[in-house]
Amino acid sequence: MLSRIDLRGRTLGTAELRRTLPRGAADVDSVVDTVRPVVEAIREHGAAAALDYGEKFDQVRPSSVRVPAEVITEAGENLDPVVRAALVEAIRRARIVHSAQRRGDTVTEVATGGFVTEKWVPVERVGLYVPGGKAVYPSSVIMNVVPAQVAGVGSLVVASPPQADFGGWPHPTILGACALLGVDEVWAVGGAQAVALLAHGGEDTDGLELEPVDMVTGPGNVYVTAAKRLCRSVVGIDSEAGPTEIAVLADHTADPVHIAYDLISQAEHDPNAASVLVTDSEQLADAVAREVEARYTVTLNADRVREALEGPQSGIVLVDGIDAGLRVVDAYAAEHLEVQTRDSAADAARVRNAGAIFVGAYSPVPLGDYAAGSNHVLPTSGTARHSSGLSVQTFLRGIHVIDYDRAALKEIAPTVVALADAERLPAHGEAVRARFEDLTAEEEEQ
Ligand code: HSO
Ligand code: ZN
Repeated sequence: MLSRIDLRGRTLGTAELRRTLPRGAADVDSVVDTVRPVVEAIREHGAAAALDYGEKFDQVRPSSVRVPAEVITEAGENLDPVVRAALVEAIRRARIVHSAQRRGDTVTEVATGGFVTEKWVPVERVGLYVPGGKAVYPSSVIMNVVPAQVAGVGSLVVASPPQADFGGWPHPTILGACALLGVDEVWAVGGAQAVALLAHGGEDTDGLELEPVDMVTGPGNVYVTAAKRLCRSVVGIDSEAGPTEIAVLADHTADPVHIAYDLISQAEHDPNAASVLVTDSEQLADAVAREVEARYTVTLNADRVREALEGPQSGIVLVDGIDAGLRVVDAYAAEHLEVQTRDSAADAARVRNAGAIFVGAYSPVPLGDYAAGSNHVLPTSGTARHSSGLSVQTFLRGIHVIDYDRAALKEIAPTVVALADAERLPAHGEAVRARFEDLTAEEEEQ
């Protein structure tokens, strides 16, 4: 079922390599026009329009957009004890890793009396979108909320689709995770409507003010992604997340059963998910293909897995050696890259482009999905070439504070004036000169 691309004996340039490697097409462009009127309606009519769209698309209408505090508390209390313990441990580990990411301000004295400080200020209010439907991921609540909290975001709102099965509120495990994390503002709204409402705000049916946010993060389907794209003039967004991807770089020392399970694991997210094996061992390629075939049928989401693995976005790439394999995985820039080679740590250290790198036989992607402490919101569709996963940094703004005294400005004034004149913007230079007008010509020459 996994197609094969044989690159052995071929040296391809980056552009050709990218064209040759398996990759799905992102479909956001094709739904932007469908989503635009939804965003417009919510900008004009707020929550009322969001509820109407929710009813039309999902046949659910919650009694209010804002989920009552007692519903959230109750969901926290009613969590299955095993799930609760797992969430608590996942939160604990995520907090350890993300707390280590916090940056301090830097104060630089560029010249005597001339200071530039970079201070890191959290975004004030953030909206986290959490999908519902077939993808109920309390783990994604953790991955979004923890870095935002560690960054010091003062106000956090989670938006998640209302579910007919749960009294019109979001899924109870999502609410339970919010309770554990101390998030008390949750809106029962999903899809493109949710993003638009987070961006523009509005009034709940009870006349309660829904304050707009400054930034929207969190995964979602193409409609959610299209709404993020359309709202990015009014709010910050994290990234345009595409279907999930796993690439595995492996040699003959790797265990084909482990690799088969890892490829299947991410394929179960979505029929458009991508699972790619890059190897220099034909024997391993054959064994992995065999193990995948033998094992995927008994998994709960076998249909989704089959579609994902048979799709053009998945496959096995044969290369001449690990050096060639590294060139391939760098060109592919996977969201998740596993390295399972004779010297996994050394080979992993040479990787330039990946959202996250999983080293050796005992660091499978599902560990990172849930409980490694790392973040699972990662750049997809090759964007790992220029972007990072979600982190504390996502929720901070670096503000330069410029503080020069008189002598320091005087010293650099000729430089400013020269550049202002070169750009034919003399008023810029005059703004500096004006501060020294009282100087005698002699003083000015110094
Ligand atoms: N692999 C997904 C995250 C996830 N996995 C959530 C399980 N639940 C994207 O990194
Ligand atoms: Zn996953």
